[in-house]
Amino acid sequence: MTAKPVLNRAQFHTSVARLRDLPASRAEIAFAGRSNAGKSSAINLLTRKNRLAYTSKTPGRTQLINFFELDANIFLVDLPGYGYAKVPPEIKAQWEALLSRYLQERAALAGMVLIMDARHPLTPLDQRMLDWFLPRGKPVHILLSKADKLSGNERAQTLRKVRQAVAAHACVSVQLFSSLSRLGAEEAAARIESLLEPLGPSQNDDTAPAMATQHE
Ligand SMILES: Nc1nc2c(ncn2[C@@H]2O[C@H](COP(=O)(O)OP(=O)(O)OP(=O)(O)O)[C@@H](O)[C@H]2O)c(=O)[nH]1
Ligand SMILES: [Mg+2]
Repeated sequence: MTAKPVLNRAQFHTSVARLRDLPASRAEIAFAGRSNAGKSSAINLLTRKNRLAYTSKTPGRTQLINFFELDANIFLVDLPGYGYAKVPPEIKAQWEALLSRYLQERAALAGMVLIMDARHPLTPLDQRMLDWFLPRGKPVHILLSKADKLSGNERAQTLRKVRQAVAAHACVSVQLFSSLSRLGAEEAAARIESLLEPLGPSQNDDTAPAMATQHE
């Protein structure tokens, strides 16, 4: 019997540039966020694979949609970052169309991890990601990344502020995170695994929740 999907089983699966090339998927969790927010670093820390997703000091490094397989047809998805000022307008428009359609229409998308630099969270573009995805009523887990760059006091203030801002949405959770210091890594991994659990590969497992097969 297969165990529930666990993050450290992640293996690179495919990279796609167009929605029509998306792989068949039973369920996936997408990592979205501004360029340079730390999406790829978070994926590497959470999967405990240092070089699974490519990280870079140059914003806009992840330009394709990268799929990492956790179990048969269950994926983590590293989305292209948005908001990088130096990208030409036509490329920006392409990314925007791709991200909005993916977030609004991808049936297998079970939840979104939204990564925001804790020093400037909830930018207008982050808000747009939420506006596109929240109507679907699926869970969003916000990681306030690079928390190592804030003092303890600033961390607490930022967490409180962002929690207040999303308080109206029961399906949104928020935590502090740092790929550098590993702050919040266990909490994030547990949350992401729990998003995949109800539809895990363990339909035959007695311990699986009753709703096991009820997903898109
Ligand atoms: N101090 C600190 N730096 C971080 C952290 N996470 C990522 N970084 C750095 O931030 C830069 C960008 O990280 P990436 O993980 O490549 O960011 P990304 O969101 O995948 O960026 P794009 O692929 O361009 O969208 C790199 O130089 C990382 O080393 C963190 O938690 N703390
Ligand atoms: Mg990246």
